[in-house]
Amino acid sequence: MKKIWWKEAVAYQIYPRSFMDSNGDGIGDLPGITSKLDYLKELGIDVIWISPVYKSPNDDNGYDISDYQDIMDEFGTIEEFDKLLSGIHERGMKVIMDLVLNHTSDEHPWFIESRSSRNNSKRDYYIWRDGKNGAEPNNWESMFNGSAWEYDETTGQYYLHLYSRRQPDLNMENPEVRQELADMIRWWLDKGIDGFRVDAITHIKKLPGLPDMPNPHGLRYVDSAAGHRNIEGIHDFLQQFKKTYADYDIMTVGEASGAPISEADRWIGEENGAFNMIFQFEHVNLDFGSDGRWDFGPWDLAKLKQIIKKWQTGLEGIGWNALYLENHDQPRSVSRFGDPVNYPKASAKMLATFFMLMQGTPFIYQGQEIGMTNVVFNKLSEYRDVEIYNYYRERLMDGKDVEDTMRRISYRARDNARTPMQWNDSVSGGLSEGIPWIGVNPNYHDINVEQQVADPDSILNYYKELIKLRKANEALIYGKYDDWLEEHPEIFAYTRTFEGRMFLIVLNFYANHPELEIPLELRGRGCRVAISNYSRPEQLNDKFKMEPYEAIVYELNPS
Ligand code: TEU
Ligand code: CA
Repeated sequence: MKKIWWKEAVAYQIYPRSFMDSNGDGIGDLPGITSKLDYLKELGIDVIWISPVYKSPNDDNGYDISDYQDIMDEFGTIEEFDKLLSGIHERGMKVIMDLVLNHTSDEHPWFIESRSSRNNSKRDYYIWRDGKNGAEPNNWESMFNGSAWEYDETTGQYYLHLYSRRQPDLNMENPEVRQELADMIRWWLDKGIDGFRVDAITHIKKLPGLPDMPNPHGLRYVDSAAGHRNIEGIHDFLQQFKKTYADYDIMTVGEASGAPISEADRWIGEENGAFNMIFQFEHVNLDFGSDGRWDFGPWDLAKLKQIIKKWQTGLEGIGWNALYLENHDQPRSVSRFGDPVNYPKASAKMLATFFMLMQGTPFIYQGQEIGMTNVVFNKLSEYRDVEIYNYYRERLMDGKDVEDTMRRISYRARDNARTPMQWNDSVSGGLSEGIPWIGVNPNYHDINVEQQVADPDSILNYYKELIKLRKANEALIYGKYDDWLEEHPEIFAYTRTFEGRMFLIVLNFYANHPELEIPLELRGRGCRVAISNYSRPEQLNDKFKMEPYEAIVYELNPS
C-alpha cells in the first residue's frame, strides 16, 4: 500500500453558516472561519472540508449554486476567501472545497437562459421533457419529497430536479456542460485549494430514456437501484473529470451513496479509481425503518459489525476508506449511537475511539469533538431545512398524524447537525453577537469548547489525544484491520496490525457491564494502555467486566 499524505491526515468538516460569525448578522462567515484556524490546528487537524460557500440563493444552504466562481454575500468576498486559504496554508493545513456537479441553483445564469426558450443555446444544459398524458414525464421522486419534475410555463415543459425544485439537474450528457464544469474545477485548483468533496456524485448519470421506476418512493435514500443512482456509464464522466485534475497533488472524496463495494476498484482503486476515497452510507442508514429514512428504528450492533468489516477488509489492497459518523446531513452520533443523557462523555469518547482508529481518513464534523447532541425544536417554524418543509407538507397531504410526523422530523432532521457551534457559555453559544439564523441547542451551557479546553478529562481533550495517538503510530494509519468477538452482542473489538506492531481496540456500545473475554490468540502478551475513557491498569486480563460505553486501546507487545 502506497504511503501518501491524505491517508495520514485527519479531516474536519465546517458547515460555514453555523461555525463562526464575524460581523454580528447571526450567520457564520469566512472571516469567522479564519479566526478559528488556531483552534483547529491545536486540535490536530490537517485538512479542512468547507461546505459550499459559493454564490447561492440558499434554498438548500449553498448546495444550490448560482455562481461557482464567486462567494456568497453572507459569507464574504473572494479576497476574504484568499485570506482564509493562506491562513490555512500558513499553518500547514490544507483545504478541500465542496464540489456540486449534479445540479445548480435555478438562479444560475445557465438555467435562467435555459428556461427562457426552447431554442436557447443553454436549453440542453438541463434536462427538459414534455409531460406525459398531462402529467410528469416519469414517476421519479425528488430526494426532498414530491415529484422530481417541475413544470415551467414559459416553455411548457418540465425540468428534472432530484433535490429541491430550485436545484435543477445539469444534463451531464452534454459535453459542453462537462467542459464548463472542468474549467471551473481547474480555476479553483489554480487558486491553490487542495482538493474536493464531491457532492451527490452517484446521481450525475441518468438511465437513458428516463423510464418509470418500480418503486420510486422506496428509493429515496435507500441504497438500491434507482433511475439516477450509479447508472452504467457514470464512470466515463468521472474519468473525464479525473483527467482535469490529474496533474495536481490533491485529495478527492466522492459522496457516493449507493456505490457498491463490488465496484470499489472503479470508484477508488489506487491506480484508476475516480476518487481517492468515497463516503459510503451503509452504517449511517442502519437505523432506517421499513418505510425508509424517515421511519427510524433501533439499530443493530451485529449489522454495524458486518458493515464495518465489509468496508474495512473489502478495501484492503484496493482503495482507502473515508471514516465518518457525522456530517451536515446526519443527526448527531451521540444521540444515535450513544447515550446523551446518562453517559454523554463516555459514549462520545467511545464513538470517537471507534471510528478514528480504523483504516481510512477520519472526518470529524464540527461540534462532534465536544459531543454536541441533537436539538429539541418544538415548532415546525424553528426548523430551517427545505427538506423538512417538503416532507411535512407531503405527510399532511397524505393525511398522516402530525405528532408522529414531528417525532420523525425531530429524530431525523438534518438541522440537528446544523445548530450553532457551541464555543462558550455566552448568548447563543458564541456563534454570533446577533441572533443566529437557526436556534442554538440550549445545552450550550454544559457543552461548549471553552469549558472543554479547560477540562483535562473533556471529550475535546480526548479527541486531541486520540489524534496524536493515531499520528504517532503507523499501525493505526496503515495497519491491517481484523475484527474479533464477531458474535458478542455488546462489545465491538478490532485490531490494527502493521510491521510487527499491533493495537487492540475494545468498545462497549451499551450502558451495561458486559464481560470481555480476550480471544486466545491475543492472550499472554504484555501491553500498554494507549488510551482509554476510564482508567485501566496496564495489563490485559483474560477476562474482565467492561464499564458502560468503555473504550480501551491496548498496544500489545510483539508475540
Ligand atoms: O447530499 C446528498 C444526499 O442527500 C445524500 O445524502 C442522499 O442520501 C443520497 O443522495 C441518496 O441517494 C448532498 C449534500 O450533502 C446535501 O446537504 C445536499 O442537500 C444535497 O447533496 C444536494 O446538493
Ligand atoms: Ca456573518
